[in-house]
Amino acid sequence: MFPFEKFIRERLTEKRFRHSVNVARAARWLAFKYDANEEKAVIAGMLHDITKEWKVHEHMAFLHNYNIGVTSYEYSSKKLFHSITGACFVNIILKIPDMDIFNAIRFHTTARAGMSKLEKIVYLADFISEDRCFGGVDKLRALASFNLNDAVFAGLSDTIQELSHNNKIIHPNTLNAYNEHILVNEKEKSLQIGEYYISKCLSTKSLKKSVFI
Ligand code: DGI
Ligand code: FE
Ligand code: FE
Repeated sequence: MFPFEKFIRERLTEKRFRHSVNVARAARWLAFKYDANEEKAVIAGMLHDITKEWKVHEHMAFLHNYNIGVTSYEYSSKKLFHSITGACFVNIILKIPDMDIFNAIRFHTTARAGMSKLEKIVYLADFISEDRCFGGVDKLRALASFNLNDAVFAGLSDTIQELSHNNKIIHPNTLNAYNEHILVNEKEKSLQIGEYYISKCLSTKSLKKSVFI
């Protein structure tokens, strides 16, 4: 039995309840694999969609009540509300003051640049949970089992392609997370290339040394 199971079952449809349990299970597995806090992963997984079934006016009322600001990007896609209200609901109403859990829920839909390990885990767990059956999900699950960053990137890339295909706004956080991965990878690659040339120069020098001295 996972924490908050009864609480979630009473508040969400059967389908969303099952999804939440599956995300918690996937998050626990990823946390174990990548040495993150399993307890936090389970709690964030269980609660990540807690406000997903609220009507738009319920999100608006909550945001208004607690004086929480949202950007025009969120206004243009109401699907993005639930990650904001969800994180705040968990923090304010359920009185879970943990910032790791807050951020993991807050950014589970768009991701962002500079994500913590727990944020990546919940973002990815939402993608690969047992109830997901989109084309390529098995490939993504396989990738998730050996490279967390690459799997998150694959998820971002898929989302960006799908959103742009449907002429939907892409949240800047999503684009920033995507760009960050490429920049970090390029930096690593150029460092590797640098190291290769340095070691090549060194071996050439020592070769020259051995030949001419
Ligand atoms: O709540 P879930 O259905 O489990 O999954 P989720 O929180 O990742 O939400 C998925 C939906 O959010 C999907 O319809 C695509 C949408 N979405 C994700 N990133 C963006 C986005 N929509 C817009 N407009 N912009 C984004 O950057
Ligand atoms: Fe969600
Ligand atoms: Fe979800």
